[in-house]
Amino acid sequence: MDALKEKFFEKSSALRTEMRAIAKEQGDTVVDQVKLGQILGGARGVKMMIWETSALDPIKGIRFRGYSIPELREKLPKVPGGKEPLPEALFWLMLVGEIPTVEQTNWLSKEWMSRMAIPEHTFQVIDALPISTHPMVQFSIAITSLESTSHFSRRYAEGMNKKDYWDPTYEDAMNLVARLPRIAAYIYRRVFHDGKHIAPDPSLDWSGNFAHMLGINDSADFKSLMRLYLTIHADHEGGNASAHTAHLVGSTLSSVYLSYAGAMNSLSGPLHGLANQEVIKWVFKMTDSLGTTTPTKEQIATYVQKTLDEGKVIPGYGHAVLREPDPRFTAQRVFAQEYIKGSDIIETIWKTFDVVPDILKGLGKVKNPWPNVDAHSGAILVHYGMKEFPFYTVLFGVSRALGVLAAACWSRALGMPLERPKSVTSDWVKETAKKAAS
Ligand code: NMX
Ligand code: MLT
Repeated sequence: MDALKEKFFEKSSALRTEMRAIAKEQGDTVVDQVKLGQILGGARGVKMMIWETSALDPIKGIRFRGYSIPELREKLPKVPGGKEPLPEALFWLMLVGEIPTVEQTNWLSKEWMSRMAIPEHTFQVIDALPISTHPMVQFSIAITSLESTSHFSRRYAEGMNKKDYWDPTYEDAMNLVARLPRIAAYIYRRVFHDGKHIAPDPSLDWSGNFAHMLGINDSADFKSLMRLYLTIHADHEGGNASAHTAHLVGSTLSSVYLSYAGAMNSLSGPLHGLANQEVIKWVFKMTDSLGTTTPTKEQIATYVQKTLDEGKVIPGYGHAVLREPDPRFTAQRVFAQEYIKGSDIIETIWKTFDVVPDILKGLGKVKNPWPNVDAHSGAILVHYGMKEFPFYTVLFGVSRALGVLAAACWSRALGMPLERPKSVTSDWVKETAKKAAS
């Protein structure tokens, strides 16, 4: 058994025993009340699952095992001479709750490199799709096609003991994370570069190799961006739509291939991960319609108002939980300030940030007028030469696997049951409201 797996087994076995005892002895403890508004309002704030890898505070934003993004940037191992954290190290941290050493991080880079092989049928499945198929659809289908390689599904069919579920889940999770950059790069090169694929470079780390296989920019800075990008998008506690989808699908004992494909279908919605493509689409439309790549704040404000008057949302702004600017937006802004000078599109993003919050506040109904992660990411990609915005959500999807699949290992190790909340009818709602009013 490898050292990471052994550590995970040790920690998760101990927690499983503790959680079982709590469920038995304190299972009837009341921790919350659910209001009608929450039933009608997308279950905001309803506590309903265990998610070990990260926790979201509405004001401070995401904490990965207690660490903020600036702390990750400071404390996680990096490539020699590099400034950005290695996502491998974040996966280790999320899985076992400890910051790995440089040696442990390097081991994980190599381990994923050794698990990267993709079955031929997955490439054939991708190639069978019309080239116009959205990259997220190709990504989701490719992930589903990997199910045939699932250790969990094979061992379940052979009659595995429940206590062992965590073991093949760990193997599947490690294999899937290892394979995602190659699949994503394959889709990118297929759709946008005439199918001219680039072979992996085994000397590189997970993100560096991904940047290399995308083949748009060979600079050290683009590799650094990928390391930061794949770190900051990695997890956002368990209630966000894609993580929750993975958790729900996985709770039926589907393998992580099926549950993560489900997560990617969820991430493909414009209110969730697809917002990163929508932001750049919106910015390009604005600059096209104004006939300038350097719009003034006044011009941006007028365009924002036009978008709202057309009954549309401003992509990249607002959040279901956050109530302050997203620290992932800030991290990207800091990166751009450090690495990039004189980019019209990045300046436009920053000017947009100066005008949108006040306009949204003026509507009187938007709970969070501040930018989220998606408001910034596309502009930096455009700067480095990746202008094909339909691909952006795939990058988000590669990163999100780190948190969601580490969490899937925990769900199996803790023996989390089938998820099955209660629904009510509108008659029940009306009846309850009537009783409350009388
Ligand atoms: N532009 C215009 N209106 C907005 C925006 C926005 N950016 N954000 C919220 N509203 C509206 C929202 O549509 C709702 O209107 P109505 O009552 O007419 O239906 C009202 O404000 C109240 O919504 P909230 O309670 O503030 O937000 P909610 O929690 O329901 O939704 C989002 C959160 C993220 C779905 C919402 O803010 C939004 O649509 N944002 C734009 C899309 C986006 O950037 N999504 C990415 C989120 C991050 N991610 O990667 O997943
Ligand atoms: C995310 O990163 O998943 C999004 O910010 C959405 C969320 O947390 O609800």
